[in-house]
Amino acid sequence: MRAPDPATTVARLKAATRDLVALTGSASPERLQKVPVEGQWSAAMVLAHLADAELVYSVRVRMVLTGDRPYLAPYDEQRWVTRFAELDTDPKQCTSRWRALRDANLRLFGSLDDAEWRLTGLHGERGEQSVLQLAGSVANHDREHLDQIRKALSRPSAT
Ligand code: NI
Repeated sequence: MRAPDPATTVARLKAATRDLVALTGSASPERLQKVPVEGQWSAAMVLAHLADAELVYSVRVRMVLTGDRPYLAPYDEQRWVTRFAELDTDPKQCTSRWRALRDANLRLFGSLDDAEWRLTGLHGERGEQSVLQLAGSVANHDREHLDQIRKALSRPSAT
C-alpha cells in the first residue's frame, strides 16, 4: 500500500470535522451520554477521548517539529477515559475543545514544508514516526472512533 501524501492526509483530517458534526450535531446530550452496553463507551466518552487524543498529538507533532528525534510517550487510552472523560460534562463543549485543537493543527499542517513532514520522533511503542505518519494515525484514529460513535448512537435508546 502506498504511503498517503500530506494533501490526502490533511483532507482526511478536515473531513472528520464535517463528519463529527453530521454524526453528533443533532443528538441530545442525554443520547450522547448514554452508555450503549455496560462497559462500552458512550458517544460523549468517545468525544472526550477524541479531544484528549488531539491534545496528545498536538504536543507530539510540535515536539517532533522542534526537537531532535524526540521520545514520544505512549498513553493508556482506557485509563485516560476512565479518569478524565467525566470531567467533560457537556458534549458540545467537548466537541468545541476538539475542534479548536484540530483547527490549530490544520493550520500547523498547512504550514509544513516537505522536510518538516519527514521529521521523526521515537514513539515508545510504534518506534520511529514521521510527522506524516503521526498525522495519518490521527486520521485513522478519527475514522475508528467516528464508527464507534455511529454504533453507539444507532442503538435503540432504552427508556
Ligand atoms: Ni482511541
